[in-house]
Amino acid sequence: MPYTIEAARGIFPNTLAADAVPATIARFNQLNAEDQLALIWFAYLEMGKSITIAAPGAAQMQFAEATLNQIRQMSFREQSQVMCDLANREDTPICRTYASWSANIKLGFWYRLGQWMEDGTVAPIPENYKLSANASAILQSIRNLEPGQQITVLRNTVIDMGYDSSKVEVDQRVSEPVVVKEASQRTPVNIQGVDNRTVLSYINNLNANDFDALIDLFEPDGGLQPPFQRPIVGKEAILRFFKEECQNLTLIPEQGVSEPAEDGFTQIKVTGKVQTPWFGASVGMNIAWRFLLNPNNKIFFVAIDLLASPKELMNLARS
Ligand code: 45D
Repeated sequence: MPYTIEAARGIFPNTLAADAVPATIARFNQLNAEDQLALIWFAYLEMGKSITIAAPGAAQMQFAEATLNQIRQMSFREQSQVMCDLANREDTPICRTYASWSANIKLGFWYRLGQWMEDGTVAPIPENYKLSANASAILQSIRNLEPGQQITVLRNTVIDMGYDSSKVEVDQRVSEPVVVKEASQRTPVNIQGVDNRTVLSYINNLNANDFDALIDLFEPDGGLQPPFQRPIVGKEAILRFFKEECQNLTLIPEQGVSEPAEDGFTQIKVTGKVQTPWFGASVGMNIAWRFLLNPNNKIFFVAIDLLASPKELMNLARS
């Protein structure tokens, strides 16, 4: 076995990821709960002026409905407490329910709370709330990020709230049902410089939510590394991740490079855009896929990187 997952993570080492994102989140995590909530509120209001967020689908909202209604019935004081508990990652019934939800359900929950905060149904952030100096500085850093990085910061702060999701049993997790696209709804991609069938099938199956076909492209102990995360290893875990977190993405690969690697493996780097259903075509994230394929053309490893800048889209150098 020539490659380990750890070694594979190092292919195309000069790929520049948007390290400003985890750096900003680390600073955000130092703030107290009130400051965190107010900061997200202000960031969200400002972003709303340039990019519009799509209302979550009904199928997505139904899972959060009972909790949302419970919060609606509460006094402003209790509502504020729930939001602080979520930010503080407390162990409460609502924080545990929240932890059982997929990323999209968590985002939909906050989307609805944000609407209710705006119309006065749920305790608002006081208009004259004064952010701490640190929080103001972090808000300024967020303003300076490109939109794809801004929405990643926002998403990750939401995902990390509530009770620790990694402590929720697999069979307790809640996510929207997968809807696979039919052949007539699929548009195959072209990638300048790459004609590898596995890579093309990866993109096409992910775009079609066809996760059963997608997982067949991986070798049994293969790995997938999402942006700023540790690799997810093994087909079962990767398939679960696809079903829970990867529906309705639009991958728009543009160009790539394919090269032989050690022991009959092939390394392929592809760059392009990814759109999330939440923002559609109004936010194109600059993404690199770094594939390592085994001699049977199965995926041993793929890393997905959020790139530091659009300039990185042209960076296809091997080292
Ligand atoms: O606290 O090839 C209020 C993989 C204030 C799969 C609020 C991938 C209080 C393999 C405003 C109410 C997935 C890895 C909060 C590719 C408060 C693969 C609300 C990549 C929280 C390509 C805030 C996919 C709200 C990628 C409502 C890169 C915030 C996907 C809402 C990236 C924020 C998707 C939203 C991203 C953010 C989505 C909706 C970054 C959505 C971001």
